Amino acid sequence: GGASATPAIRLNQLGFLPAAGKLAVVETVEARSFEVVREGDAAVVLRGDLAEPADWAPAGRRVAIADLGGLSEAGRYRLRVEGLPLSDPFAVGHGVYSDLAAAALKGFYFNRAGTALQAMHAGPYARAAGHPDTEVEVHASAASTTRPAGSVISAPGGWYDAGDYNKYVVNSGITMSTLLAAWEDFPGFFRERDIGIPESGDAVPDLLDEAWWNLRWMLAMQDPADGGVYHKLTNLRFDGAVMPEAARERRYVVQKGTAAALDFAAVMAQAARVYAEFEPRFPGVPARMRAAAERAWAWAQAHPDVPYRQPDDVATGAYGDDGFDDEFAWAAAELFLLTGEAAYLRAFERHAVEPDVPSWAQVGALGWSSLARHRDRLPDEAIRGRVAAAIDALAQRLASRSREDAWRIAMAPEDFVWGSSAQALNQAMMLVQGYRLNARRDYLDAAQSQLDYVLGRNPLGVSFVTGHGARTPMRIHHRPSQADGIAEPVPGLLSGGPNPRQQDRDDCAAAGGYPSKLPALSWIDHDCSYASNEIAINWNAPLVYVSAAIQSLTPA
Ligand code: 9MR
Repeated sequence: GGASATPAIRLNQLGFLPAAGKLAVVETVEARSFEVVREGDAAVVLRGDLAEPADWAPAGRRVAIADLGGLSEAGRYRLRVEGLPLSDPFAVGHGVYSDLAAAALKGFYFNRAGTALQAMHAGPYARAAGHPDTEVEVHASAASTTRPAGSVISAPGGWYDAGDYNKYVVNSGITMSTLLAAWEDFPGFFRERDIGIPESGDAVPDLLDEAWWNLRWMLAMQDPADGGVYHKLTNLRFDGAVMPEAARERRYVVQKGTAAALDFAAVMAQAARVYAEFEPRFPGVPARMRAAAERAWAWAQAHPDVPYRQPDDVATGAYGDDGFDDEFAWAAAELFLLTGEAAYLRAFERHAVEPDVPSWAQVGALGWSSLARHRDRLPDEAIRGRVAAAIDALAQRLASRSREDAWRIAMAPEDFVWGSSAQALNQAMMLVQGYRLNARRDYLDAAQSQLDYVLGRNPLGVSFVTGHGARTPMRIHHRPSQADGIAEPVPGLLSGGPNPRQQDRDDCAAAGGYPSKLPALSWIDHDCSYASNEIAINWNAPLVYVSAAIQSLTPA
């Protein structure tokens, strides 16, 4: 680990599966060709021409692509280009992303709230419990007749959202959907995988045990009196950079809202389906989830336009969103798949617009993807065709953008948002959805290329996953990593990545500020940088999905 001088040859630092597409990016204007040399005996095993150098707006530099696709024998190699230092070594092998997918899932365990992490699971990152959340105050914004302001509820467990210690329903929405989709799409990958959590070895896959940790918390965020769902469970202001047990501020549930209710309804409907297979270990839980989903949906029907408005005395993450058609469409799709009731499919058709790359605020694609996954449950060929065509149109758009891009990725300058690493992975996830429908190899290759970007084939030369790669983030904005006295950050966590809006620039002035304003270079490996170097559950989830997808789908 550790980010040192940026190499001139950029590669996926975890390497490649033998039959995968394999690209490297070379910062050069003179060289025309490349060689791949084997570690050990230094034999040249592949020669090729570099592609014509091209400009790339997000980083303002010319680069050339080296296509190493012909390299399919397992081994360790380096890339040689005249006039440049040899590349870092890279691997070609079976299973190169298995540990990554497991570690990305384990990242959720490391962010569990309200429990101690034991050394047998957490190793050096063992820590005491914090934030029990068994006595949480109802904030004035959430007051009701049965739960007036100042009354106390219990909503323990769940995951800390990110580098901060608060718990947000809306952001749990896309996160749970993505993790449960990883289970639904790649059960073979996750069924026997032991990631070393307290529940490992029981009759349930670790992915679903870990997901239940947050689902159980989410269930407690629903008001039993009316089915409405609180937007978040939070301090009034962010905790300092201390370990969880040292953060003792009062906790509140804050304002019910339409987005929280619908995200909750969608997640519980999907979870009710998924956990039905494991009913013996979760007695009564699927039925409880279904009832919770239906009540939240009913609440949203009665309150179709309640955006979250941050109260004056609350300063933590807002996750505010004013448009709810995508949330309605997503929840309707999941409720249709759970219940088979035609009214939900009509609601989907009323609210849905063509899918786009999902984010916490734009969740429409999650509903489209679920319908595509279970299209056998759709009533006729017309709607089956429409769902498949909508997903394919998005995958096609992303694949063609990637094909024409100097770095062979689908990231346009405007994709370098807060959490750009996850934007890249969510693009990959939609390419995978397309690939699952029609097995177009260019979709899989484009998804691989997105993963390559995240794992080091980028202008910063950094693998954005802590502990996974030769050059990785060391100073993520993550309170436990900052406060635990261990130099290496908690492993398996995805840094948000370059974000040219630099909303934290004042907080990072003392650390020397950002090195560049260019979209793909606007990143600092410093814990001052919550806008470029934080971690978050909704970012780690597509890392789980995409690493498991590439590992599972690439032909052997
Ligand atoms: O990921 C969120 C990003 O889209 C928003 O622009 C940003 C500012 O509102 O907030 C991000 O989410 C943060 C949340 O508000 C609080 N916990 C940490 C999240 C990741 O930085």
